[in-house]
Amino acid sequence: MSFPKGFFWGGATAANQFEGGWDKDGKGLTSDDVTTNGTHTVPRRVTYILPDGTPGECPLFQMKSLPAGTKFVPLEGNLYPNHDGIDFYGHYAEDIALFAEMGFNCFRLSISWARIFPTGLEETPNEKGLEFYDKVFAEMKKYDIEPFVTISHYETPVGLAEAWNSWADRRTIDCYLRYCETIFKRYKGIVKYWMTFNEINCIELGPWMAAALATDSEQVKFQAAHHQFVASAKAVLLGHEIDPENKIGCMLAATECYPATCHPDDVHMAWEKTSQNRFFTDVHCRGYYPSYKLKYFERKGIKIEMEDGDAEILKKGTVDYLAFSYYMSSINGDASRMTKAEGGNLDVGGKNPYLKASDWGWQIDPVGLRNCLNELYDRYQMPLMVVENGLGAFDKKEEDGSINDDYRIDYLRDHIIAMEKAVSEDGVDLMGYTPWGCIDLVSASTGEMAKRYGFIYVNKFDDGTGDYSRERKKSFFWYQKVCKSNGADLD
Ligand code: BGP
Repeated sequence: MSFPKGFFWGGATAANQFEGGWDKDGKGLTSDDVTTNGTHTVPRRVTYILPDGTPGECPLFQMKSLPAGTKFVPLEGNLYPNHDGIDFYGHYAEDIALFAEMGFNCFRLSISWARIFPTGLEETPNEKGLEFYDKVFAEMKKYDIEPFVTISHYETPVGLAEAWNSWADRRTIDCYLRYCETIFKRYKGIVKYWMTFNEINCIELGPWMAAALATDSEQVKFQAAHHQFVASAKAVLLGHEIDPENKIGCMLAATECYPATCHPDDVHMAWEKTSQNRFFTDVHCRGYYPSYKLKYFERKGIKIEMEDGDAEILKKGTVDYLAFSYYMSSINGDASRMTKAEGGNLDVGGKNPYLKASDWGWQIDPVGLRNCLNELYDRYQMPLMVVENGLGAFDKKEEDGSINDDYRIDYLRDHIIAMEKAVSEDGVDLMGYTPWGCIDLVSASTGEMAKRYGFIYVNKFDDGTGDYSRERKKSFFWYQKVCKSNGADLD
């Protein structure tokens, strides 16, 4: 096994899913703070109060348009698991020490926008919020752990949603850039690697989760995505101006879609699914809207309002690298030639008879990762980074307290082997690997704690109980060998 010298090995998290401290030190409410718990069969709900005072709720992945004047708030009688997360806010020193013990040379985390600008609308930042990340980065520096920072990961301040339906309105671009400028300046020389938006394509499938956007209209979603593209391109330009050393990437929830059969129509349908996904990176990485999407907008009567200069900004502000999450592959084709898969994340495709699935129905496909790396590298010719990958599973504590998560080790090993092949046999330029939820945290799609990804077990449970203590799983010691051997020792 050979990975390049200096390859990044670490893990990935997001503020909303692990920090907790939801109302500490001046932090404002975010989209996730008003999202309840759920299970893989019972959807999470977004809660709010309508202008006439009536409380309401909406399933997270069926968000609808709501009247102006709606207030997004937690409502009595519900559980909001992200409020306390796993209390990284109170445990950051202990957690970073555990990451260092595993041999991480990098760690992906996000900054909570609402810790810095509580409603998103303020002119000046919340100093207390900035101080928290000063401490986190200083702790990482102690162990030479390079930060990879997602600027916006699934938690837009609800102040922006209440003001003008967040990203549906162009004014959010300026709010975002004020936030970017603040953190680029504050953490200059400390953070070099940034990502502008987590899973940018999820605005289409989960608009509330991805962008605090209350809508079910494609028109609104794609207009909001345009604002995010412009914001991202401007952030790239600004970040380079503030520190030419900055490397600013985008982040895609990559799906690898196979045709259900070799029937040409199925091949075409698989291509359509892939294009739906790659549209977002086409704009980020190439700097313009691809023809197939412009035609799609034409057919659907979608009109993207662009201001003068937008096209030039998109062109100039292309990203420095492409980061992506990869968990599973899917298939697409005519319904008569495939069976629908059960479960899945946001986008459920067909069932692939050659693959096994996780308990949540995510179809496990390490070769798909190699295919995906090749396809993305071939398409964009820029450095890639796998910033999320992993197996959400029910972990069991044995009587002696040990957690023997061999299934997780198997999953990760197979994916690392696939990455290595993409690098050494296919020549893909891959910067690093940060498996998702390196420490157990709240699931984004279901809000569960029971869906665990970590090398580190956290004693926090779905009913809100638990003392937040941390324990090393079997995979902790396995991944320690992987990191320390630069991927050579996978036994
Ligand atoms: C990605 C998100 C993460 C993370 C992960 C696992 O889509 O970027 O935030 O949660 O998926 O998903 P889940 O938590 O739903 O299992």
